[in-house]
Amino acid sequence: MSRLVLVANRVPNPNDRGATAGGLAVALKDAVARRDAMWFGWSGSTAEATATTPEIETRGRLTYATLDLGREDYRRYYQGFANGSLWPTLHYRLGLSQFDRADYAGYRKVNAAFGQALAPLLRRDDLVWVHDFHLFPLGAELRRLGVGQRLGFFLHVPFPPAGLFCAMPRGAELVADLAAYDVIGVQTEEDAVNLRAALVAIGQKSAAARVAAFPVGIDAEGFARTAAKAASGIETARFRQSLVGRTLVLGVDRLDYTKGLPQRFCGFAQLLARFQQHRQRVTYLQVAPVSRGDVAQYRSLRRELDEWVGRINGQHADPDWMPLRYMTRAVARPTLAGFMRLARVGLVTPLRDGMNLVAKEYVAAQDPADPGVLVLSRFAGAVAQLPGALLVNPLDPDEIAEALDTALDMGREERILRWRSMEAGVREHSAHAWCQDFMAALEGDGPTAIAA
Ligand code: ADQ
Repeated sequence: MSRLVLVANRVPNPNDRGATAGGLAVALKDAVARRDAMWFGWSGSTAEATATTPEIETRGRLTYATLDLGREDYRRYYQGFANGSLWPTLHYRLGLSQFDRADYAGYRKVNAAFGQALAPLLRRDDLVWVHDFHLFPLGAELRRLGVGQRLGFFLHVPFPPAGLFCAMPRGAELVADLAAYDVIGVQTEEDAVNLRAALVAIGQKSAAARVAAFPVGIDAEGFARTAAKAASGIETARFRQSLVGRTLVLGVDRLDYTKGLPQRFCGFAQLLARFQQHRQRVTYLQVAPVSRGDVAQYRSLRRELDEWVGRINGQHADPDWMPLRYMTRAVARPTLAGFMRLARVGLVTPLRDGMNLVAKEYVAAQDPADPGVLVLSRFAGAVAQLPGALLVNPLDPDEIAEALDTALDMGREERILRWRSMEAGVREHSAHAWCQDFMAALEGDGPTAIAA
């Protein structure tokens, strides 16, 4: 069996075990357990200059090859272009995108450095699977160095309409780089349609044929077990006690402007103002650990949310009832799973999201005999696998309030019916299936890549 080489901006820490590891590492755990594999990418540390040879660490059949990034390269490539230009543009927020030629040069420089460091490590029959928007040009860099192995690319975030993406300076150049890959995976059919149109528009019709949707999933059975176990643990018990019989609405997101948090808070405020029967009866907990705190837009979002929390609680709280609880520190996954099982409503309203695994985790965490209701943004990729959710336009706080009201009043029979259809979707489109489908496409004998 050929070796699998996984490339991502951030390589998972070899010391992380299941419970603490993040989404990508968990999803790919299966794939790396069955064959020789190598992770390649940034070490997570910065140094004076970007390393030219990677640090290698081997654990059984799995090798970790990581590079430290130079401080200036990190600032230009990661904070500047990847997070400051690409992330907002890919989430349809061109107005938030800040372009700087020096950042773009840094992005290309780091991709070239990754290519230079990776190429000598590759074996003849390796399968190379590159992840996410930090590494659009890596395939083209590898081809330039004579790498002929099969190269796959998966984009975890959305791909917007071609006209929007190519309005970002150098957008068309990045689309052209994608033509170096043999398989170009995205989360949804809509992303696939958009990316194919972008490739066709720049004359890469044959590359457009190599674009396909592979919806990312979770290990539903594993998450359900974790949730059931955590629900009878001490932390969930303490939390339940503090609710004194009130119904729980739960939100879990990274603190990011794509997640629609101000609109969501506004929707909750509308619920309290318009549907007064829920006053005193509901508690909304939002867990939103700070991410990318060194980027200006994230700092101002944090201030805006602090204001919302003060305003909502100031206006609606009673001495014995605080309607909104808000925490910006991370919570361990098993604890979160227990909280998800306790919540009558999972509130997931991103303005745009590639997939959104929290929505799937919420479904997997439920008690089949008495499940909760998922209120979900129409603009999350996960919609396709979650037909039983109450869908909302996340930009419309009134619609969020109305969906919350419906969810809070929903009887058990309807909740069970809706949940069953969603659980089936989550189980069928598992992390395992995602990985297998992508690998099958990458191993397949589709058209070979166009050398750059
Ligand atoms: P993210 O934007 O990080 O991922 P998401 O898929 O919802 O979004 O979350 C990834 C993981 O982080 C989940 O397992 C979740 O439980 C965990 N997580 C989120 N908030 C947390 C919190 N407050 N505390 C602890 N853990 C938390 C990107 C894309 C998504 C896509 C994934 C995978 O933006 O659209 O679904 O990659 O492809």
